[in-house]
Amino acid sequence: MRIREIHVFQKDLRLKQPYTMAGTELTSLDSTIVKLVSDSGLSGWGETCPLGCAYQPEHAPGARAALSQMAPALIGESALAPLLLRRRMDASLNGHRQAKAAIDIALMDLIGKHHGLRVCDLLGGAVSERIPSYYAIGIDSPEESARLALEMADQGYPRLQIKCGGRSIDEDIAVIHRIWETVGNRVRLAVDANRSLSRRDTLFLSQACERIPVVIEQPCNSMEEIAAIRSQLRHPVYLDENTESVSDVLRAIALGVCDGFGLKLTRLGGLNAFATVRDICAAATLPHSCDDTSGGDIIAAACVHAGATVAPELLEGVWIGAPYYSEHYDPENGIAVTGGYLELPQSPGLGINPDESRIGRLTASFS
Ligand code: 0XW
Ligand code: MG
Repeated sequence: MRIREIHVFQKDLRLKQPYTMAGTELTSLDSTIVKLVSDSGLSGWGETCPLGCAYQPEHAPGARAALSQMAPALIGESALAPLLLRRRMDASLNGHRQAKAAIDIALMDLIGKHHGLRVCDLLGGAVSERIPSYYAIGIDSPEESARLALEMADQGYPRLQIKCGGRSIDEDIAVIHRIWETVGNRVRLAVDANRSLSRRDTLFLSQACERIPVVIEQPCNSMEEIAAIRSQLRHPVYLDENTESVSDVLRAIALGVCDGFGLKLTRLGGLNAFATVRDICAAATLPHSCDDTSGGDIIAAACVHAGATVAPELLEGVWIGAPYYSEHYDPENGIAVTGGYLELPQSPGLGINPDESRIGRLTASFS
């Protein structure tokens, strides 16, 4: 089976409500969808969707430019050899892992359909058919944040992530206390500053919330800043934005700078890069999530399949964008959170069939 065609689509995903993180408010997201067509007539789907332009170095038009750069070198290549295809992509373009990830995901969908296997089986096998998700509570007042936390705990979410940063640290501390008083041990809690806090404010937050069992996710901008205050923190620390590659994960473990990770599939380079990181984390007994920055049913399906292969005691959950949108690419098998959990799709490949009238506009085709 060989790659015969590559098609690239651009889709605007409009959010039900603004998504707020430290210093950022987003109302719509720009997703890039890849369709690989094999010479046997099968189609495989991939997707990458950065969270605006300032969250991490990845940029939506940049992903499409990178795909146009690489695609001609991929036509006619084997569609059954993800490692060789990754090397081919690396030989035609340095970096740009998010674009390579969209190809990698589409290829795994194609390989799964070819062999009649689910993507989770290609990645080593699912440990569960029902995967825990988590909900991110945006920047808001203590009252509104606690109201939403209670609503999500009542829905069944086993974990909540509280966004903080971009305002007075006292307000963030008040939000964390109010949520803890409202939902307590019913859910596990993480506080995510998305790189926005100074070392001083991270220490204030950790000291002021000393009795609250939260994980502090990506408080400062760099590993070095976090390393400098780590011994004074009262809480476990996870890295998210600093894990841009498999090498970054190795560096973080070697530095001993964190206790776990918030991982993003497309930032790392796709499903196969994620599987490598999953195994490294297991070897070091480090918990982690299995997310992407955003996107629709295709990337959500990829995250659910990958998350299903993580040892349950190390999985911090699979975050998907669906609760924040009102549309699906596949109205029948679209990925949705029910009672705080995700059901693993049953059909081969990713297990979803995107409707081409729902995935935006075609921006480029290669054959
Ligand atoms: C909560 N997430 C997984 C979704 C958004 O992309 C941000 C991200 C995070 O943890 O930073
Ligand atoms: Mg994060």
